[in-house]
Amino acid sequence: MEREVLKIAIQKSGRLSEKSLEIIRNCGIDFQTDSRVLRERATNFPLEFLFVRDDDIPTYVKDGVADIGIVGKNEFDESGFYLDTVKDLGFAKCRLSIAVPNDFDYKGIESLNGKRIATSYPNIMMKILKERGVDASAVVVSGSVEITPQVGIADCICDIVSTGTTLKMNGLKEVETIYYSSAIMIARPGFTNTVSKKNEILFRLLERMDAVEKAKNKKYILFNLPADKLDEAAKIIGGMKSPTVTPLMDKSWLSVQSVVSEDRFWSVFEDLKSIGAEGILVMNIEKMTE
Ligand code: PRT
Ligand code: ZN
Repeated sequence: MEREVLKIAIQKSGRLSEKSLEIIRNCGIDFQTDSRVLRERATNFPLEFLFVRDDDIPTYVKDGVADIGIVGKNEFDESGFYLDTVKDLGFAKCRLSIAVPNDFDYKGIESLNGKRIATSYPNIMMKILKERGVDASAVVVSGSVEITPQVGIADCICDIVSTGTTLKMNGLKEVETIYYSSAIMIARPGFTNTVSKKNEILFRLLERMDAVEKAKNKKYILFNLPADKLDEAAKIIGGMKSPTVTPLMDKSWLSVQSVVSEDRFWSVFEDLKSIGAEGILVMNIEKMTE
């Protein structure tokens, strides 16, 4: 086993946990997920997991307890720590919105002046409201934000919204979206620019993540084609360097292989058929590098 390990902080249990681990597993990294442990070492890659609460991830990375972490952009920005964003992982997408009780006479953002707004994200909220010229106060709560207007400790709320169901269920209407978030990978400032064994490990991990992502929206196609249709087929497939062409026993036919992005797949499939392609075989690609 390699001695140097890269330490990654991951949410122990919550909305980010499963997907964070799935991304790593898709990179061919094996580990046992026993949710009772707080630390775990991958079996075939120099990576150590620290399973913690998401709120603590920016602190762990800042203090060097972990080298990198996967956390919601909202938690990271709220922490205010000066850290690097290595990669936007694109999952756990959500927004931070202002919501008011249904009977609140909302006329635009100026209606928030002088109001008490309950939130778990006072730093992000106050910064944005200030930028928009709103003078409101934050009532900081760590959970159940949506019940605060009913119990009278706030006039409205600023909370994470995904589908909007929670707001509706609590008699609230979303009136302003002030911020968007998704899961990101963070690292200590400058970590990605330093030359070190750990940094090398990070780059290996990022390269693998890249290969998985590239493959995700691509299909591998293999088909037989009348030899005189090759130029036409290349035009249909387009956007790639050149298809791989193999002669068949019957000299008037070729076997052609290529990669096509999923969004263009059906039109490519139909166009290839229309020029006489046969036996079109389509396969998912697990990983892909340039
Ligand atoms: O225990 P720990 O502190 O680790 O977890 P947590 O409870 O603080 O966080 P968790 O697991 O709920 O969320 C982790 C991250 O997921 C957040 O920081 C966001 O970046 C992201 N995320 C994505 C969400 C949501 N979607 C989301 N819908 N975080 C919270 N919610 C909550 C929101 O607070 C509200 O209560 O879901 C409710 C709204 O959902 P809808 O679908 O009804 O609109
Ligand atoms: Zn949390």
